Amino acid sequence: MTVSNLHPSINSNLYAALRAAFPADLDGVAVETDNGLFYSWRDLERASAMLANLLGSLELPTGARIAVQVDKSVEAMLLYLATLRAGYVFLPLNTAYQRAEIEYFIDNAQPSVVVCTTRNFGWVSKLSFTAGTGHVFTLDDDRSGSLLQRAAHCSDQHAVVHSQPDDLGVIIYTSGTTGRSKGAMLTHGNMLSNAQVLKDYWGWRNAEQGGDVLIHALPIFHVHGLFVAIHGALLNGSKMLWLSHFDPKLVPQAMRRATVFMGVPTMYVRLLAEPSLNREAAQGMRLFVSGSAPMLIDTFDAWRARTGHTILERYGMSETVMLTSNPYFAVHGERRGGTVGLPLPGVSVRVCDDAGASVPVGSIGGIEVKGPNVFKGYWRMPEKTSEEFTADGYFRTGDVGKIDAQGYVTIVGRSKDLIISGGYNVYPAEIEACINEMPGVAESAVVGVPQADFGEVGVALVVAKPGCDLNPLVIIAALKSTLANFKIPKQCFVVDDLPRNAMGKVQKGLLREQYSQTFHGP
Ligand code: MLC
Ligand code: AMP
Repeated sequence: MTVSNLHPSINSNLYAALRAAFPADLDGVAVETDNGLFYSWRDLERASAMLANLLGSLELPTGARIAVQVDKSVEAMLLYLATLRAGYVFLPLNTAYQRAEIEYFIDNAQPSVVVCTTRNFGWVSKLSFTAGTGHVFTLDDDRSGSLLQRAAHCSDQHAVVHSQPDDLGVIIYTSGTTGRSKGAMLTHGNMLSNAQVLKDYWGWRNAEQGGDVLIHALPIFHVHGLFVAIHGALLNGSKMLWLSHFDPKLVPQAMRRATVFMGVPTMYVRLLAEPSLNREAAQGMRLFVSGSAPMLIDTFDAWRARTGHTILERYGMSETVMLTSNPYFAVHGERRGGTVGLPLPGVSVRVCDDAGASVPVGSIGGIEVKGPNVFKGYWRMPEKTSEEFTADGYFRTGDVGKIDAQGYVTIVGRSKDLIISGGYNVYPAEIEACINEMPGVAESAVVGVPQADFGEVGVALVVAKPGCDLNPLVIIAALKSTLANFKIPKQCFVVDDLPRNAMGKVQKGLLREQYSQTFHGP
């Protein structure tokens, strides 16, 4: 859980390591956006310094949380870098989260600073000040808002705060199978060690080796877009082609000037439906990475047939950053579709049975992980944290899988009741709790079923109280007013009852089977 093998006099602040990797020519382009803006490496250094000085001027307590719910922009990334270099804790929030969800995060994390969009300022500031937050700023995706106005008056010189590997850098909230979301606490050491391992394992090329250019098309409030993509590019001094949203038409155009792309399987599915994706567009590309959700072997094969490239699938979590990856270099092995590859160097992965004993090669069990990548624990939830760790320090991922004789890991399911939809996690328990509170509802079950675009989507089965009439459309509309849009079940059925086992537990496996053809009808 901790990393403390470095000498304390070495600055383990993640920003210091990223900054050290900037190219010598600070006037070169670091980020080019889809609306025609260019940011040099000097711009990144100076703007993050100004924002760090602004944060520093607020006299925040040690370990202060900076909660951020804003649209994707380079300035939002700069705020992240500023928070790291100032030694505070970044807390990114999905832009889809609605008022009730944000209220919970702010109450739970007690951030000293909240940054939101101008359109949400009214309600966000009200609930933040009520929760004791001292400062609420706005930041919009057109470089406007009070945050940048205030930072404009700050110096562009800033000495990066000295951090230890075990110092907290980011909190990422992940939902739970029961109860409310938990804040996964990630340290500078977690993030830096993982970024360094991936730099070597994926063969990032610095300028002398011809350079890499990353197409950044992911959201920046989760591990994939914020850590794997941004840390990867910055730690290698590589330029990013920055897309404000994933657009399957823009990506093949960007490929002509890029070498690396990272996406969730839904993005690959949508790209395959785009006629301009072809061998010629992908000719100069070096690496396609997929993760955050299972990739169907059909997608993996179709990608190879269409572009000539073999997707590299890797496996990660908010709590552990990246744990396993298919190899990039042939000397480490081949890239195998349907597997998530080998444990990353320095990361120990094992598969155990319910009693906690390692299972034989090829047998199925719970995936557990230990290493410098594994988080410090859940924010202010010591009991939850210790429940999720074994006595010998392994984190129980909640994923079910197997490891073959060559060490390749395959995920076959999950012990946690979780739907992964387009790379976002949706916890049925949260949706069911909302539905169960609606008038006329006796009970409900939400299950994940296959769907071509998002891989898996939720279907809600709802039982009415005696004498009550329920309308599925009204249920969906009511959910939309309280929950983030990606959590909304794509179908709702009113049913007479839910199948239960002898213990009285709803048989979700049976429901998944019954409704498996909902989006794949003949
Ligand atoms: C959008 N919708 C979704 C959805 N995304 N529904 C289910 N699952 C999703 N992922 C909703 C929209 O709100 C809309 O509803 C309808 O579906 C159609 O939306 P869209 O316009 O087609 O979606 P789009 O905005 O294009 O987004 C699709 C997407 C996005 C794939 C680009 O979901 C995305 O960026 N996913 C990446 C998630 C990610 O970064 N995950 C990493 C987690 S880190 P309506 O009702 O409004 O019409 C992690 C660790 C690791 O897991 O290993 O990396
Ligand atoms: P999150 O909590 O959003 O970080 O999601 C982490 C979960 O995403 C993991 O526990 C896995 O269930 C899933 N996941 C990540 N990468 C993959 C992958 N390549 N294949 C299958 N599932 C994945």
